[in-house]
Amino acid sequence: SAIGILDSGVGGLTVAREVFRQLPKERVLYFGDTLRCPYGPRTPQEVRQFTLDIVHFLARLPLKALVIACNTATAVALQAAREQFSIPVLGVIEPGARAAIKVSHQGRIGVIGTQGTVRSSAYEQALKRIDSELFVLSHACPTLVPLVESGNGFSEDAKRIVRHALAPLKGHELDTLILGCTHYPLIADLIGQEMGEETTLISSAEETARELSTVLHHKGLLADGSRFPTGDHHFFISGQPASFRRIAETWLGRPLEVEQVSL
Ligand code: DGN
Repeated sequence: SAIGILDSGVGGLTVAREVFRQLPKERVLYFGDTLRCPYGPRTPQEVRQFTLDIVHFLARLPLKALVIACNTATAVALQAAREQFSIPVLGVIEPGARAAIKVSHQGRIGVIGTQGTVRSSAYEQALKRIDSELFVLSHACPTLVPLVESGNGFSEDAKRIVRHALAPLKGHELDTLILGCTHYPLIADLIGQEMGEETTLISSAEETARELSTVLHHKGLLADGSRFPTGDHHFFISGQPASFRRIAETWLGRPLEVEQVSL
């Protein structure tokens, strides 16, 4: 059986890449809800419903674990998804918070994410549960997901959009910045240039894949065969495949099976 990974679009690929790297023997079945992306501006009820639609689609497949590789969906639907599924369901917010606390020296942590994620305060809560003394500054960057989905992350325009989006974070002496949206690691270079060397960028992907590995290990579910053949991973998306395929193949560095499905 396989690992399910879901996101509103290409963002979950940042988690998928880490899963491929850390768990090369596992098969991945990915769902990107590109037709209904972005999730960021939607109401919690809508995001919860969309997430459960995907969960129901994936529930028919042979899965042994599911990763909600979308912060917006994790913030409002992790609990609901866990209630629907008897397999382990992981989110990306707790792992992101843990990873940030590990590297932050001064305890001055910035969080960028979608409006939905920032409004939920899920990161502040997760961070402060671990250390109540932290300084946490959260800021929504609604222009960044459309930028990543458009595949124009390398244009001159992209630099300007990123600069503008991050301006409110300047001057707060943040030593750590959580990329609290799984789309953002795809433009981490731009974000890093803008924030400067004093700020360490944190992506949830690495820590989430590590947690997945731990959970599978404890449950005796780790694949023990040989490296999984590349062609057997499968990518379901709800919109047109062309742009998703281009971004995904570049990011993952391999040709992919991409199939358009309706929920
Ligand atoms: N990738 C999703 C996240 O991590 O929040 C959000 C993408 C979106 O739909 N706005």
